[in-house]
Amino acid sequence: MSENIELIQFPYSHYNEKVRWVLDLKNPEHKRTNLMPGPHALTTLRLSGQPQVPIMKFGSAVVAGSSAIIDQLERRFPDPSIYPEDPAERARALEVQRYFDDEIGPMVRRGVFSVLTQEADYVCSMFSEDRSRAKQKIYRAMFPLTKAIMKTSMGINTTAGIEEGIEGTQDGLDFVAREANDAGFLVAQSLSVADITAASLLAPAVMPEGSPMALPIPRPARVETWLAKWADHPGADWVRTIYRNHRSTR
Ligand SMILES: N[C@@H](CCC(=O)N[C@@H](CS)C(=O)NCC(=O)O)C(=O)O
Repeated sequence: MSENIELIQFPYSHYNEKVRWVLDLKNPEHKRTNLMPGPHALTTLRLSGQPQVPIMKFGSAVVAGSSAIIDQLERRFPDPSIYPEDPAERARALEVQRYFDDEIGPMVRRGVFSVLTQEADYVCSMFSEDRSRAKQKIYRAMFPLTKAIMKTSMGINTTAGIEEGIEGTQDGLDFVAREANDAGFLVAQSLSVADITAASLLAPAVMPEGSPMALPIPRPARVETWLAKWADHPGADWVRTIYRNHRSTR
């Protein structure tokens, strides 16, 4: 009998979206458990000894971090493969993944959360949408504390930190606009972990149509201003195209 697989996640998180994309491609039977940012740390620390999601349970084995989870999914469910076969291309795809994971993802998050944290009602209803009314009320009442922790941990408690987030978002969009090959991929001639990583981690600046983590409509004016800033960037076009052509959901 196959082992139980469970993704512990935030629905509105680009690193979690990256893992969900791979799950939707490979389609193993699995369960998804949503946590709320803030109280999540009680669960994540207990499960994995570190605070962040995504975390995946493969039976009794616990794996934290999107790249380690994807590596396990690739080993256990090799079809379709998202690691290029050619060793040099594979190394390049993993290097692009590392660059986006370490350098671009946190900057895009700074950009979008510097805006979202100013929209307490909107963000609380998003983060607690699948909870009871009572839990939603408690979550909203606790939000000033959650927000203070988020601002410090994300590095958006200073103007310089927010500006770095905007510059990093620009760097990520410039990268994909520059590096996409004639077939539309960052590495090799078909979809790889490089494309999935870059598109998911840039999605909060683009909100591509059909994205499972699309922000609820109507979006606050500040969010629209953030998205309008990038809408005409050729990198945003690349993200929209990759989503349209390759982000199937199951
Ligand atoms: N490098 C990690 C980053 C994961 C990450 O930043 N997760 C965020 C959500 S986007 C998180 O759990 N934040 C809550 C916290 O830091 O306590 C990965 O690739 O999975």
